[in-house]
Amino acid sequence: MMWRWQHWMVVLLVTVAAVSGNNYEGLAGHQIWSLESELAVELVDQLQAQGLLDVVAHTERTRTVRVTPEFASLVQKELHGAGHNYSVKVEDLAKHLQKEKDEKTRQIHRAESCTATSCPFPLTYSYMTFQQMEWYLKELAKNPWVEVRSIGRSILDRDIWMVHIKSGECKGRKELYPNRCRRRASSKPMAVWLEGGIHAREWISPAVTLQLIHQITKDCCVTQDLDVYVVPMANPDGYVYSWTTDRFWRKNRRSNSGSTCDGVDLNRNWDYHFGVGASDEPCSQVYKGTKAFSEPETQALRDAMLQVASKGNLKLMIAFHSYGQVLMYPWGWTADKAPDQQDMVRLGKSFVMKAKSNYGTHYRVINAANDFYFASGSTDDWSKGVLKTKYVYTLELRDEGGHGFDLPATKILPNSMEVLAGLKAVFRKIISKKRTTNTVVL
Ligand code: 0X9
Ligand code: ZN
Repeated sequence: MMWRWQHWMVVLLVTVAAVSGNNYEGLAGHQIWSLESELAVELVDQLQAQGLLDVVAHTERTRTVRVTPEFASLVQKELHGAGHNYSVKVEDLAKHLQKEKDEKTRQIHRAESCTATSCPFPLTYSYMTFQQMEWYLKELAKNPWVEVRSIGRSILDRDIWMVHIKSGECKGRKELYPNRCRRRASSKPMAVWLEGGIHAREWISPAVTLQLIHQITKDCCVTQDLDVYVVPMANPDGYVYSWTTDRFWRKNRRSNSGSTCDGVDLNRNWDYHFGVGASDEPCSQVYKGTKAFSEPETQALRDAMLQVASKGNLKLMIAFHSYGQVLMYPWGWTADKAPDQQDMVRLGKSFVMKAKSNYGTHYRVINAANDFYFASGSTDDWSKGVLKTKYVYTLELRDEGGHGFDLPATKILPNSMEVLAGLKAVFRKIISKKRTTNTVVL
């Protein structure tokens, strides 16, 4: 991820203007520090694992961190003790964000909104609250070719919704069935699994995932030979908390016994080489939890994925995150090669080519452990290692660090459209590969 500080300073808080509560209060006195020395990287990552700071952006050689008033002097001591300097980029994050929000609120263009209890379309000019998402999903479920099902409940008892856009349901939908639709294959349709919103603060992830659902539902060509399963919001409690209380909240809302810090990183809680590149410390942003699948959210996702995979045709899994514009393939837990690496890279490149064609946005295909960082207990490694899904990715959406997690809502549509283009190319490839029984080279 590239962090362009000068851009961050002009973060447009279009996204949070509609927040009724003040989700910056918890950030009072928090500071943003920048460490430009490669030598500091290891220590900073250790301090993150101990829960003493939050890495909010990084390149291979630099780290940008958020430090709370509680640990500021301790972190300073550790850094200075090891001979590392840092520069303070923001003195008080709450004041900084509030100021920007006030400045921008006046300019907000709210072209669309949900009515009292209904959202016929996922919003494109503002991020949706969890409630608005539920209203949209309720509307969506009226389509006979779509099933919307709760696969479980979060720790604070919110539903985790899964959308199934069923294959081969073009009958009676002629207007949505253009001539260019290819003939339906006679054999069993393939399945793909898309996961959004596992990290609360990555608001663009559920926003894009909902747009994908909307677009795919309208285009039955895509699902002629494909069952598309999507969980647009895997961490509803964390998401709600990032709206009401702390915009940079990442984990779920587990109250950790024996600790004053809440939350488990759901992308460190899956049972595949659980514990590598994750923390034992509940205060850490990457806290893995007391044991693998300790969290109801990961249990629900696991069970639903197992059910889909048990039908035998799960070919592709993509987990949507932000930010960085990279398409990562496993493993994340080891630098060793995962099965099908070459095929994953090839298919990834088809995604990248198509995703670039709309707005010129460039995504890089990289390996999670070697080119990003070591981290296990994530959806991707579990899907590859346990379900043996052939094509597995984590997609870090826009941007490259200019706005980071606080991506302006005006980017929802372009980000979604380019991802849709890339995704359709990927779908076409896996389906045509099946049609021609292994003769197509990806
Ligand atoms: O660290 C993560 O969970 C993901 N990045 S994020 O900035 N969105 O938090 C990357 C996960 C990549 N996959 C594995 N390391 N297995
Ligand atoms: Zn993430």
